[in-house]
Amino acid sequence: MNKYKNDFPLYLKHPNLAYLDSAASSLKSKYVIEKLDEYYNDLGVNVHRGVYELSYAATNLYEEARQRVADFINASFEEIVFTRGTTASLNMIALTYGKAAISEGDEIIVSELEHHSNFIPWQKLAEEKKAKLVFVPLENNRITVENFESVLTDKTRIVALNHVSNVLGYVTPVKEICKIAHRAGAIVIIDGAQAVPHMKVDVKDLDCDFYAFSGHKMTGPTGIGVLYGKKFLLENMEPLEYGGDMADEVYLDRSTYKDIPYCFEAGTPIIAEAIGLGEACCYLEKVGFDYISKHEKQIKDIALKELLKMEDIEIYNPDCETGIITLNVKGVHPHDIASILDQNGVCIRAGHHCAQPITRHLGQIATIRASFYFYNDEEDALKLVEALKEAVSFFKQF
Ligand code: 7TS
Repeated sequence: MNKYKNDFPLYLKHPNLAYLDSAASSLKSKYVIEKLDEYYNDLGVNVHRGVYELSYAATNLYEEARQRVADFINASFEEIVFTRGTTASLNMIALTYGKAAISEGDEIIVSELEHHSNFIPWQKLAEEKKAKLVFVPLENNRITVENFESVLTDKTRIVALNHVSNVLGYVTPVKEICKIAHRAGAIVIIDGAQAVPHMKVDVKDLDCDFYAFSGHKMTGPTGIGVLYGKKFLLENMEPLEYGGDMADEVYLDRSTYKDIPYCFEAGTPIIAEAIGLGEACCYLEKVGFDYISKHEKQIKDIALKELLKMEDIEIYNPDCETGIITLNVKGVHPHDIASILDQNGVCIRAGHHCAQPITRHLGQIATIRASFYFYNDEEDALKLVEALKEAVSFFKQF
């Protein structure tokens, strides 16, 4: 058994579970749960407000978490805005930076490989501003530097692409894309929801302008995410929400706002979850990204090798460099397969994975996705294979 399973209390209740849906949400580590408990049991008070010791202690924990997250992706403290998740982060950029930067005739580059959260905000913005949404042509379902370059023009203002695809697990060459986009005067927004949990991300090295990710996919709590933005960009952005905690001076005829990042965190912040996310960052660093990236691919490859031998299975990403296998069983709806896998204690996701454009691009309405993380082991991979074999032979009868 993988020793890291001991860090995840869910396995105590379900010791035989093959949890292969970490791309949707990872399991939550005991360290994160303990940290949430610690805040709720020992403090539970608000931050940035009370002039009393408990509130100072809560504020310290919350701001320490911000520093941990900043260190985790090599950003500065004030470049980390806590949000509700990747979706909230991407919407915030579209509605603030995007609204101010885009005018009629401008171009926004996206791809068919995006999750809806990194697609609809740009589609709406383009519609409202009469701007043009431009798609990177996919090469074997991947975004390549050459194809990106082929659609970059002097009208491109924003490039919004995923770092790792949630459907196919392909890694986008975002560092090269940032370099080329910057030469053309465009800014780059990276959806890192599927990258940060699985690989070392260094935003300074990538030189991206904005970067978004979620806590719940990286052993952290739900309801917390991050918007990283370069300091000078955040400083020139209007707040999205107004109210408590983000204001500096409020008069009857005008108000001024706090500096970054606080001007983007109106209201009582997401305190416990931010503290939990800080703990998740420390935990993943202890496990180590060398191990995480290598291990999940190794385990995935065990399953992939067996699945490739099966006649009735179509695999859409056999060349994927991360821990995702996306497939269909010929002639059977993915939900029917998922039910049989569930009966065998195998959790996978079936559907369009909130990425309908790429699912359609594959000529499908839905697919089955198995996503591996560092706590999975060979047993999980083989359970998937066995359960799929059972499902295939069951549906062959009809
Ligand atoms: N971007 C990508 C690439 C994602 O994979 C997801 C969630 C999101 C954005 C949205 O993240 P959220 O935390 O705001 O919901 N992806 C998935 C998935 O693949 N299956 O369930 C959720």
